Amino acid sequence: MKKILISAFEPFGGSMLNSSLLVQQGLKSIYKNIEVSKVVLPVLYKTAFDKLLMKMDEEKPDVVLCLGQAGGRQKISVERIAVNINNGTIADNGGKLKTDETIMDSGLNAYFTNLPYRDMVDATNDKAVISYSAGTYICNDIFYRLMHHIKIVDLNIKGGFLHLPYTEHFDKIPYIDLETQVVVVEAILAVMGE
Ligand code: PCA
Repeated sequence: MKKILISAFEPFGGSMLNSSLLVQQGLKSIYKNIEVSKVVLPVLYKTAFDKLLMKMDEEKPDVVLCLGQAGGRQKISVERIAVNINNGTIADNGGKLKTDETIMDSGLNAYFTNLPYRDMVDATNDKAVISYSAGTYICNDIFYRLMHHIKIVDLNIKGGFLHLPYTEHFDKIPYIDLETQVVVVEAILAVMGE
């Protein structure tokens, strides 16, 4: 049995919803070979990671898969790389705006996911792609801190990040309906249970 901790983010930027939260709620707690635990994170620099870390200490997962919303993307993005940059176009939910800052002065410029990103994409029937940028806002921040922590503490944990499109239609912005997104994330999880 693999233990997978799945995080999602609260709404941000004045929005009432966040697709990551909706998709996380749609996931079951048990799948074949997989036990799922969940944590909801605030859209706050660093505080989000501190909450994730507390949950990791509690659950001792084999895999940590973070979910976030990337409005405007057409497909689910399996993020491959996190960069040591904080540069938001909007403030976090605590009003903190960061421009051209590093996440960790002593950290590497970037970290890669250690999840089988290509197999994950291949399991999604063309509904997901490999992405080479998780942005430079809170999602990238938590993904970077997660991979940094795994490396520094030498944890035997796999970590990664999925960016999810909107679940509903806004103007001409692309979306994938919630039910489909849940099915795609379940297919991605199944790869980890193999
Ligand atoms: N998306 C934002 C932060 C929270 C979320 O769901 C991002 O892409 O950084």
